[in-house]
Amino acid sequence: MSLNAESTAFRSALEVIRAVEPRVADAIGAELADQRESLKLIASENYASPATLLAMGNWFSDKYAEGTIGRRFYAGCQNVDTVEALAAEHARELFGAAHAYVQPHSGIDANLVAFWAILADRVESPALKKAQVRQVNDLTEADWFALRRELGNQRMLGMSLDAGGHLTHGFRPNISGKMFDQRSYGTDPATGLIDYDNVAEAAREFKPLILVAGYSAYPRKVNFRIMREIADSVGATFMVDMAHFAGLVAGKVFTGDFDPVPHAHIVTTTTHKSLRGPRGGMVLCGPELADQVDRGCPMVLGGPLPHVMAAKAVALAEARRPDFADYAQRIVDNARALAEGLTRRGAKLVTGGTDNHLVLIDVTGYGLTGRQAEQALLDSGIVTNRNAVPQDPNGAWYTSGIRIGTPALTSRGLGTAEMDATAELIHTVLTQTTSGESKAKYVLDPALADKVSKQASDLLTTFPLYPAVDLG
Ligand code: DSN
Repeated sequence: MSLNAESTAFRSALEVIRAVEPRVADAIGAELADQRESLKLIASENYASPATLLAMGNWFSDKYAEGTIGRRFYAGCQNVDTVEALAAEHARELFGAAHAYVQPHSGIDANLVAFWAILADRVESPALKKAQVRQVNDLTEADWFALRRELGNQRMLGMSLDAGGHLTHGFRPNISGKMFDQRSYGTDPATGLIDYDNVAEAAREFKPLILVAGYSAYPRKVNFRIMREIADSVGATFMVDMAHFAGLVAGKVFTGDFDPVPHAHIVTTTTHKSLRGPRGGMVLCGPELADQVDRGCPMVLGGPLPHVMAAKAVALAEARRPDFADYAQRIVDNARALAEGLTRRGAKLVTGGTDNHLVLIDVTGYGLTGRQAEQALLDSGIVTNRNAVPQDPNGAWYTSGIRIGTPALTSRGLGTAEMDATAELIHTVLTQTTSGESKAKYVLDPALADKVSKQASDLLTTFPLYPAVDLG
């Protein structure tokens, strides 16, 4: 029997790798087996297509291409130019953006490129004129000192971590927390929702240089039109980090006030979450910031990864197909079904539900910490991650929440009926787990964990992962 193209490609690749270091080939095979077996509910993970995966494994990895298309610091970049231009074109078309920069290696990198572009743009306009220099690169240390003072210590207003914001939005464990004087806006304690009046008040008081919207654990839509009005009212640059929900924007589930691209000055994203591309980042902006953004490498980033840009071009081309909109809608339908299934069984959800791809369970109602719940679910074949909830009594390490998301299971084809079955499995584990002698310890009958693992695995048998890939 002849093998299909995907099986042939992956088998051949593993054979070539095995000849050099068999343990790596084994680990790659084991990773596929593990992913096939587990009920993956990590809200930030997904499964890229075989075409996207294969686009990364080639000699583009061997090429240096610092600079941008047509303006490289190395010779011989014509083919890199081709894939970078294709990825950027697909990104512009998909999101309706004037400019796309597809080099960032990750979301953190994309955010750093954006921060730099915003700062440099501010510096180069009135302040640079004052310093009588042409370019930000020409500034002396003394100029920088003066400019930092002038910019009011580079203030950033972003969503607080426990309300679902991201580390790179000015928090201490990330360099953005050192670069910026940060203040946070939280959510309404009664509803768990963003209180736009409260954001506006914080902006008026703090006068940030950058107002950031975007989250990694907020289960609701954000009104970007209102956020832009707030930014404009205080002269701030409005930046949106859409890493988590880029697939919902691409699939036109988030439109109008909820599509960040027409409202933000600059938008950053990763490409591997709901967008279902390769692991990497991207920046979208208007013409005003385009030149500064394009200086990302070497100003902020190490050499671009042309093999990943090739994969971004493939994945973005896939996201432009009509069936991606259907996929994006199913992600949200599944999240809603999961939320409803959990609520019906008595779970307490942050904000009471979801209108995006993720659900945040407050596990204090089960007498557990997030850490205990995460591990008990993992023992039962359900992969999630612990996450802080607003005003979390257990802090950011142990937490009181479990974040679950539907992009990956939706890619496998699971639908709303399977989400209800998943809710039942999660509910069973959380009600049967008891707290142990520390915030990390818990008690769960191993027989029950095995039973749930088997049920989770049975749920997946009708929805094989990478069905066309047979490693033999
Ligand atoms: N690590 C990603 C997440 O899980 O949300 C964000 O950086």
